[in-house]
Amino acid sequence: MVKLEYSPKVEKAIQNDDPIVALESTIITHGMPWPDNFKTAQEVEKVITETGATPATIAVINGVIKVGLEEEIISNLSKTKNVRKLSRADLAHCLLNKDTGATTVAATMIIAKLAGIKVFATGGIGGVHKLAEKTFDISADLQELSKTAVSVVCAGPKAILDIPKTLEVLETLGVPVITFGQSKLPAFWSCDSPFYSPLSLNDPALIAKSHKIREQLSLAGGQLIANPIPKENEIPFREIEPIVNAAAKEAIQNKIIAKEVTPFLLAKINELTQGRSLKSNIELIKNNAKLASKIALCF
Ligand code: PSU
Ligand code: MN
Repeated sequence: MVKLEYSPKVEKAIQNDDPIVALESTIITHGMPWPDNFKTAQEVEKVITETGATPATIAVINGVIKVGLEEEIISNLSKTKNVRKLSRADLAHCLLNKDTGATTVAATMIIAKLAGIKVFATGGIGGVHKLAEKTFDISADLQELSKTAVSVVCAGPKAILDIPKTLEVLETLGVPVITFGQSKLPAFWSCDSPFYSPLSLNDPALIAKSHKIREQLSLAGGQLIANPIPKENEIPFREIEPIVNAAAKEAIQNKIIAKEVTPFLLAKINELTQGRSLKSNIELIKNNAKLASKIALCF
């Protein structure tokens, strides 16, 4: 059995059966620039603690799976360039080589499940990319949601993805997409989108209950919770869409492929919006951390 190394706080929470919220680390290494990445990671942990749960940021450090990261480790990850981005396919190879790597949504779910953590907060998940019919770029996050029983709170599929295709794949895989408190699907920076959410619930307790019913039904896989960004922090869909399309075009012109696509687009969109997309990104993650904690409190 591969060993998980828990931080003292997470260890204590597990012993006391206290609510825990998992957090990914790719958002730190690949999703945001320094120093916003470090500041945000700290603020997100604070939101979770203040809501009454224990944060467990997950990463692989020198070949050891860590559940709960000390501030110094988060700070190092925030500053280090070229940290490995670990999805399901990369985990074993990273451990074998005693490498350091940041976990994506998929890898974080796998480790959260091993640690017995049922709720996970992030910003955005990977999905079906625009022009996937040409590139075949579909994130392993979607498959993971169909396999691993963790409820993942995100802010809805990012406009860098093909949203209808992402919803179709999730439906095929049997993943419930549950929007919190509204019928329209939020789209990351935008609290609204032209698309309806397949499902919706308006109470964190019901989201926890739905997770439990799925367990009782022996259904594999998790739930995807789409939590709308607060209106005052959003960039409306019609405003962000042309910017995203411009960034996507540049990615193709620059022959950006595979793991590089999402980080490239995020950085480009931040540049094109003069930092406004990053500000929204930070607020939506904190908002998701709060909802995830409320859900975790209901288990
Ligand atoms: N979306 C964001 N920020 C991120 C990511 C997605 O807004 O940091 C990261 C997450 O870790 C997600 C991963 O799991 O990108 C998906 O990458 P890919 O599309 O290469 O599977
Ligand atoms: Mn991809």
